Amino acid sequence: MKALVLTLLFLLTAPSEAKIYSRCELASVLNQNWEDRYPGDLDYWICMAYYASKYNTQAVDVHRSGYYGIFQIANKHWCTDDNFRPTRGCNKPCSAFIDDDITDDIACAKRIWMDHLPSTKWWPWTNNCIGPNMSKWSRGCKG
Ligand SMILES: [Ca+2]
Repeated sequence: MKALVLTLLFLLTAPSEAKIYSRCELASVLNQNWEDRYPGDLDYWICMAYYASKYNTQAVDVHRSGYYGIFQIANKHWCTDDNFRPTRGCNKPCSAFIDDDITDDIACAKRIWMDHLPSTKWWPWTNNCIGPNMSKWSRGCKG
């Protein structure tokens, strides 16, 4: 119920329509903003964003209460909202992760990723993004 209320509140106060990235559009933005990634990371993040939000920059609470944006960044540890004010994390309001500029989302995702290596279990949907066929996520995309 809480998640529903939050979602409805968000929908009523949303300043603009959600931007839904295409797979290759996201690949391009990730490519430009994640220069120090490892080979294969691009596929991983395209996959993660798909399962997190279906590439919707304004997705809120797709999985459970307190997840924001294209990567579904969690309020509990990483951003500030009415429920959480983490002392560490990405030093951003969670609202920063539901706008159409995903460069700060990518920066925060990098931070989360580095903090949680070598654990790949941090995002609940991570298990969808492992295995031998990951290269399909960036297949056909330029750059
Ligand atoms: Ca953002």
